[in-house]
Amino acid sequence: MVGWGYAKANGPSTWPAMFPVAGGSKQSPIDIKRRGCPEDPRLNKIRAAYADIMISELSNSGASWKAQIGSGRSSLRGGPLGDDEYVLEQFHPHWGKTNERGSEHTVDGTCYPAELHLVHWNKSKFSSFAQAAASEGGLAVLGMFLTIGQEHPEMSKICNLLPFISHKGQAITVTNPVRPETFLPKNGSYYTYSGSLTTPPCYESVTWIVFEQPIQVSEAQLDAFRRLKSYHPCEDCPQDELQGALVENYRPPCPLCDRVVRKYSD
Ligand code: GRE
Ligand code: ZN
Repeated sequence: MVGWGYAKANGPSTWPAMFPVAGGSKQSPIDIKRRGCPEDPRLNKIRAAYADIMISELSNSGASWKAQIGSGRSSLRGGPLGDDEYVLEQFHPHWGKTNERGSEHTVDGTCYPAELHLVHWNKSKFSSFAQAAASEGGLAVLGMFLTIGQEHPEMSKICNLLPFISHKGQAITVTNPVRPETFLPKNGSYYTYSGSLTTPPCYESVTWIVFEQPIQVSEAQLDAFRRLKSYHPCEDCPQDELQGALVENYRPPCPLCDRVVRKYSD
């Protein structure tokens, strides 16, 4: 077997064999059960500030597209993050083949067509993203559900570049301004819990902040995601059920175990 992925042969149920922590008790995503989320009066609004953010590279990992942040200033504070400051490292989405599914987190069993992850690391406690990603309290990820509706102008800037990274391993160096704040929903209500990266190595280092209100993208924008390929340009198209399409790149919900999901209402 070549590596992890989302097909039957190398999908999420096979990950723990290669990455034991993927079978652990603080894994992500989860199904958020609204009835089981106490409002915590100690939680407050998430404060995200981004200025002059430039994407340095847009790449196709075979498992998603990823926008790597190259320059600018970012600060994520507040909410469940205590006194620490986190900075934006990269953002990427997960999506389905059709609109019936695609998000990683679900709410009372309901899936959204896609989910966007803004990945931040704890600059107060760590000196690099790699170090933070492998450490408890190292990462904070803002998760946004995507629904089909209005075209998202900021997302269009990304979608227009995806044809240049159609296949796994392809990357373009860009100096593209991006305004990550445009990906945050107007309403600041969120769910928060301690979890993990949703892809191998599945480190249990993530404070998840999943917004309740979805943001809109157009069907054409999601279709641009769905045209990406999960295999290298020189490889033959895989003959599995996904046929080389980079779709269904979401991990199904993991057991909550003894964790509590807290809610902040804006
Ligand atoms: C992912 O690969 O999907 C991922 C990261 C980092 C944090 C969260 C996450 O790479 O889902
Ligand atoms: Zn992700």
